[in-house]
Amino acid sequence: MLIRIKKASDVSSSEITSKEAILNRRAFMTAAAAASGVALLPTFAGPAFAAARLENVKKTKWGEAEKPATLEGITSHNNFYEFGTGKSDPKRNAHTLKPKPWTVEIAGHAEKTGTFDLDDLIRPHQLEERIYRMRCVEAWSMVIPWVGIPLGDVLKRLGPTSKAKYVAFETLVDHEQMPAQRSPALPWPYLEGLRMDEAMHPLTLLAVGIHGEVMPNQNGAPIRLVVPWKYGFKGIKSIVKISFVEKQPPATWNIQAPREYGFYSNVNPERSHPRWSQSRERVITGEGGIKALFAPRAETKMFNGYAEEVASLYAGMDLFNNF
Ligand SMILES: Nc1nc2c(c(=O)[nH]1)N[C@H]1C(S)=C(S)[C@@H](COP(=O)(O)O)O[C@H]1N2
Ligand SMILES: [Mo]
Repeated sequence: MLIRIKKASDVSSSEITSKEAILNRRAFMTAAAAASGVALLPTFAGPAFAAARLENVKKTKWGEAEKPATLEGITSHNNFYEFGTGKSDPKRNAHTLKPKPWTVEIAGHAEKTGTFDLDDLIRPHQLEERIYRMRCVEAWSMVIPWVGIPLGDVLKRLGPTSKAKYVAFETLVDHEQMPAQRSPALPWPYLEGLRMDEAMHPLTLLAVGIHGEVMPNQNGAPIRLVVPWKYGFKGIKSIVKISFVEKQPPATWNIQAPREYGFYSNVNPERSHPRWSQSRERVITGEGGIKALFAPRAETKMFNGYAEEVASLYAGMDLFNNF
């Protein structure tokens, strides 16, 4: 990638986020080595497993008062069906993903289209840390310190035309790198979409890292979407294509179960999922093991607490029926 990184071994101890980060890196490498049947040598640093610090990351005010979940928590309880449907499957299986080098195809109604090296798309932008509270549709949440760039800044440089009303995203399809795609758990590729104003909103990120580290494979390496006022499934991982389109694009969970998952996917505690309430959430901190089922509960807020920033995008819209 074009992102300038340094090896974890180059980092002074004061720069390391937490003890958990180190422990997790070791546990992750051990698990990855065990899964692939290779011995864990001291020099082992395969591209898929090597944790690396991101350089030149600007701190921001977003979430500065929040306590982020541990890297261990954030990388151990995941949804990434390309690596299995269980919450612990991505951590165990995502070592087969090769996030470098990586290209992203830009298509549709824009001046600049074609296939870009990810580095070339990211390089002109300042990496920022944004600590966002993320809410999964399954009624759990985590506070995640993302490293990324506002999606809107990238889109603007591509010159969308007046026909671009929505932005569509696609995840990689590759049975070698994503072995669980051999099973039809979902139709592949995983697809998502945003309305143009949602995509341009300054809260919306393209994320390349977590806790100052290059994006772990199980969280959507090398690049994934982050939309903090929407349910987690909008946050499409390992993106290979971004298209500027005229009509509302298909979104995987919306196609799969339209009664359960709408296109908007805005966090709305008043609109229950047909099978469970959305009024509360289990807050996963990663401390004391994952223990998601025993995590403390909190009230879910409208727009996941970001109403002040985003409510105006939906002025006059019925957010019960447009869920
Ligand atoms: N390609 C792809 N992206 C995906 C998913 C997936 O299965 N495949 N799961 C989604 C869901 S349901 C959630 S909650 C978030 C989880 O992101 P995290 O594992 O980084 O917390 O990723 C989203 N993005
Ligand atoms: Mo989710």
